Formats: sequence, structure tokens, C-alpha cells
Amino acid sequence: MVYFHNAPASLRLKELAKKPLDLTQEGALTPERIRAMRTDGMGLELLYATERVSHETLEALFSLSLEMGVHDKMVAMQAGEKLNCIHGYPSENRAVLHTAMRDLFEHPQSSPVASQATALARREFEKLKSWIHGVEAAAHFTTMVQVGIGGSDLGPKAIYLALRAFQRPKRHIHFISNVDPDDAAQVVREVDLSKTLFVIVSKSGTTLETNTNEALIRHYLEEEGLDPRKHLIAVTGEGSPMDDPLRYLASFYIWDYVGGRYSVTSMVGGVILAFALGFDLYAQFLKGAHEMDQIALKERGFKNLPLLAALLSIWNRNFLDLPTSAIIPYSQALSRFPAHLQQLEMESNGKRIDQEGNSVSFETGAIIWGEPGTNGQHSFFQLIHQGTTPIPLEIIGFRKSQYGEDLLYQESSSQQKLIANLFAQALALSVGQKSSNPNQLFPGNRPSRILFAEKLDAHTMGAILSFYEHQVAFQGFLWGINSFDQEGVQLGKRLATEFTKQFVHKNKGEPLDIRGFPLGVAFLESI
Ligand code: G6Q
Repeated sequence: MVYFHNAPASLRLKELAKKPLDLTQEGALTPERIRAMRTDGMGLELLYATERVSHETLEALFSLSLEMGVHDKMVAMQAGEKLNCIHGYPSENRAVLHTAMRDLFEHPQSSPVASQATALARREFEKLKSWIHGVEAAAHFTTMVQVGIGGSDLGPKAIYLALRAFQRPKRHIHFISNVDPDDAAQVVREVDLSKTLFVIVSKSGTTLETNTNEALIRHYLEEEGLDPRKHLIAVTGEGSPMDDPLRYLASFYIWDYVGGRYSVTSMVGGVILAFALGFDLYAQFLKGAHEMDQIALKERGFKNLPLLAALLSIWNRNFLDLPTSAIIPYSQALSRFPAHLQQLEMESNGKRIDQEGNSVSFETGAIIWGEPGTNGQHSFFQLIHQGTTPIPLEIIGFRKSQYGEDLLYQESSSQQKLIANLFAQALALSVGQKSSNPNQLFPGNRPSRILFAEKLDAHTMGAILSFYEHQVAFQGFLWGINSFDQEGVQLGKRLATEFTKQFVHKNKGEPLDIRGFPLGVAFLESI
């Protein structure tokens, strides 16, 4: 069997990595290279001249993708094969079908399993459409608060903020995620409860934070003399403890083959996005994601944008040994998108066993983080330019601003200044600067790539979201790991339950369970 570490192309890449392209070398980064090393699809352009790759490296990377059969895995994924599993061990053992949530626009030509998922997604999509039209016609509710955590919060919030520029007039949107009671208390202070809908989003219906916040919200509503049933909407898995339509104004469904961090395009993001942006923009967002799904599925070689990006990331992570990667959007609207991608990548690919249950002998998921530019330039970019750990950048930028409100100041517009900064960073990081003053020397040779588009609108946002989802999936396929489970979060959850039980004892005036939970009780002595 071919594993990542023994694939012939991996061995070739290891050889190439002994002397990788040095971007500071005379003739390495040329205008011709910048013009040639770009590829596009759906109006998204990926510029990768400032990555430390030669043509030979790229060829070997694509050979690796063939040897690891990643195209077949993408086909299998989108057809609904049970890829979320660890062979020979108890595991979730599920299909991975977030792509079916947006396969709503043509005649789906997929497998029976995927078609069935698409049919259910379309049912919820149509249900949402008429429900949203009803809410709009009644013109009573002005505010929506999403209550959910992790995948039920990060993606929807990031996408809402990304598209807020196109929000319908007189809409107010908030999010409550943390079990910290101040999170809910602060939001509740800002809204008129009588005009507010709360979307309680939990696929499992059992998440501690969300169940607790739902109880808090019900309490707040009742205190105001309002009936929670007229203000709460459920988004949950069919058959979950939250699947109890009589307790909610409306209920929408998702399924176990849509992972939390891959669920923005399902009803998890759908209800709030359709309320905030209107149904048509929500549909355009889904369409953008669907079209990128098709690129991931059907394109070969450089035209497969997410695969190319995944291969560049693998080169940086496994062959140049770079442990972390920063997402820097030159767009204030994408301020929470790095946080969403942090979960998407780190929860998906932060794994130390392969799909057969063997410990891997190579590095997997990088540490992902980021902030918008130009703000980041005035804080952590010092380390990125002159620190001891090179950090590859994934830069995102747009030709036009969203509002189109701009001004010439010192004879250039703000958007032009933003773009100037974006390219300046990529160039500075790659070529560096020589100096006889060591403090002003920039070593350069630090990789970056740029994803560039015309404007951040709903369709483009869908494409960018899907681009990253597939970049993550392709990396997982290359490593042979399961990118779709998250066992690593369970131990902490279980122990938190044990600690919480001690508080229950305390609240009842009972002694703490010193014998059953000695380490925990020792911690609690300090509070
Ligand atoms: C994401 C994870 C996780 C999940 C939350 C919320 O992939 O599974 O972040 O989304 O724990 O789960 P529920 O939607 O079930 O409340």
C-alpha cells in the first residue's frame, strides 16, 4: 500500500527539499515567473510565484497527488462513500456530504446516496425559503440571534460578517456561543426581545454550552412575559433531543454526514444568513460553493485550485518543515474568516493516526491563525519578516471594495492602498532586504501565496469557503488521515462534566467526591 511517507513522489520531494528554490537568489523571482505562476477559476486567481517551488517541485507534488489517489477520494467523498472512519476501530463511520447541501442548482448527476442527501437539503432549502418570506411579510421581527458553538457558530458568523455589507435594511444580527453567562447577558441587553428570533443551532442537540444558553434565553424571554415558543427556532439533527417542534416556532434539520465545521452551507448557516441577507443572496452564496465543489471534483492539475493550494501547503509543512501558516485577508469583512479556517483546518487535520489507526511518521495539520491586513502589519508582522520561524502566508485580496465608497487621498484610493500593501508584503517576504545593519536586514525567502478576486460578494464568498474546505480535505487525503472526525475534543468535555458534577454537589450542600475524583477536587480547592 502507498502511504504518504513511502510514496515515490514523497521521496523525490525530500530530495528536492534539500535545496529548495531560494527566492532571494538573483533571477529566482522574475516578472515572467510572477506572470506565469497563477491559475484561475470562477474569477478567483491563485498567485503562487512567491512560494518556494520550482517547476520540478510542482511536478513532483502533482505526482504525489496521483500516487495518493486524491481525485478518487474527492469523487468518493462527493458521492457519499463512508470516508469518515478509522478502519478496524469503532469510529463515526459516516459519509461526508456537505457538498450535497449546495448541489441544488443543476440536475445532480451523483450517486443515489448523494442524491438522497441533496433531496433532503432541497426540502429544507424550500422550507426555509417560504418561512423567510413569511417572516419578511409579517415584518415584525427585526433581530436574529444565533445560539450555537464551534461549527454551529464560527462559520455562520464569519460568513455573516463577510457579507454584512449587503445586509437587508433594518436587520440586527448577534451571536451567542460561550457558556460564559456574560456572552448572553451582553447580547440580551442590546436587543428588543419582543422583536427578536433566537436560532438555537446544535446538530447533536446535546452540546452543553448551547443547551445552557437556550435555557438562559427561555428564562430571559419568560421574565419579559414573552412565550419562548414564539421566538425560538431549532436547527438540529433529525431525532436529536432538540427535535421537538412543539417547543419551537420552526424547526430545520441537518444530518450526521454534514460535519459541524463543514456546515455553513446547511441550515446551520442558512437561517441566519437568509434572514440577514435575504434568500436570494443566500442562494448565490450556495451556488458559489457548489461551483467550486465542481472544480475540486472535475478539474485536473493546476486548474484544480484547492488541490494546488493543498499541495503548496504540504510542501511547506512536510518538506520545508514549517509548522504554522497564517491567513491574512486584506478585507475587513473577512475579520472572523481566519478563526473559521483555524477550526476547519486544525480540527480536521490535527491528527496523529492514519485511517488504518497507525501512528503517522510525518507532520500533519499546521497551526493556523490570522488577522486582516493591513492591521496585522502593525502588530505581528515583525516576527513574520525578521523572526526565527518562517511563517507561510495565505493572503486573500479583492480588486474592489464592497461598499464602493472610497476617496482619493494623496492621489490614490484606500482600496489601492490596501492592494499596494498586500503585494508589498508578498514581495518583501520573498526578496527581503540586504543591509550592513543587521537590525535592518530582512532575510527574505519566506513563502506566501495570494488568492485574489474581483469583489467579496455572496457568490465569491461561497467559492472561497468551498476552496478552503477542499484544500483541507485534499491535504487529509494526501496524508491518509481522517479529516472528518474530532475525537480530540472528547476528553476535555468528559472531564468538564466531572468537574461540573462537583459544583452540583456543592450547590446541594453535599461533600465533594474526594475519592472518585481526587485530582479534580484538588483543583477545585483553589476556588
Ligand atoms: C465541528 C465540531 C464542533 C461542533 C460543536 C457544536 O466540526 O464537531 O465544533 O460543531 O461542538 O456541536 P453541535 O452542533 O452538535 O452543538
